[in-house]
Amino acid sequence: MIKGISFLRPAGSAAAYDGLASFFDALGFEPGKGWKEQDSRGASFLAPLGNLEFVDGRLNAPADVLVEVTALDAVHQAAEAWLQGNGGDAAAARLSPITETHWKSRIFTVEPEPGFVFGFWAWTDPVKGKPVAVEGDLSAAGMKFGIVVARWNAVITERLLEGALDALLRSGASRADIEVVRVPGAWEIPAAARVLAESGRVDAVVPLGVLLRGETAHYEAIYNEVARGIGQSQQETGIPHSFGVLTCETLEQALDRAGVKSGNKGFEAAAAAIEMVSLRRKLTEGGAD
Ligand code: DLZ
Repeated sequence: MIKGISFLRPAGSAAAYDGLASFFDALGFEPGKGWKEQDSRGASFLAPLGNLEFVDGRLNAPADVLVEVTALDAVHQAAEAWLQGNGGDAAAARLSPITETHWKSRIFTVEPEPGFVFGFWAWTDPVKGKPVAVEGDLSAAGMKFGIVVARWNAVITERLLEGALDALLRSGASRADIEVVRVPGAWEIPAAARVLAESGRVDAVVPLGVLLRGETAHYEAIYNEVARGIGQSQQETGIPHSFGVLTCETLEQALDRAGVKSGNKGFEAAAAAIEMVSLRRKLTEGGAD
């Protein structure tokens, strides 16, 4: 299962490391976990989307790291302000003006530390680049979550829980803001989800469970009721609930969906919850940014 992609760049010196970290911070990047050991340290920066692209033929990219943004002029100003504050006019000379590209976008390059060139760009064609809809982001910083996990089929549900925690923590949630509640089986999930949703302590609920058709009498009836209960809790409380209850024919199929072959549905359910909290905030607090 592919989970993410990381580019590692040796900064070359402590001063360059601090400078690069300060620059990316100033531009509004979400800080990742990073690390600090005796002989090395890492500053990581997250973006909601990332991809690795191989190009055949004409490339014409001014840097090998391109950061897509939505407000290019504001980012350009922020980069200029940072350079002025970290080296004055000499540093500001390492910022290019914004130019048009041959791919319907505008771009500038900046070298916050000598030798480290980054390209920042935005689509000019609004339909191509800018979202035409309001969408949630995938940053979980400052959000509170309740995870309701069934103990039945724990070999699977513990993996779903691992996936959900991974998604929340990687996306910037803090451990103290995640409440994990265990219930006996999937049947009990809606009741616990409802209490959490009504408690005022969480911004979203992530229910995790597994129903195995082969081993569950009245499977359809139970499944329908679990789905209905989670949906009802969401609709009546207004708190987003994602759906991480697997319905599988066999244990093997469930294992595949809990991180073995077909992704981890716990991770996906947590990511959906983050997005819905963000979307809800945008919709209720004045629309898209
Ligand atoms: C009873 C039962 C059965 C047969 N199968 C499952 C299952 O596949 N997945 C699951 O999460 N729970 C199952 N349960 C337990 C019920 O959800 C519930 O916990 C018990 O009936 C006690 O109310």
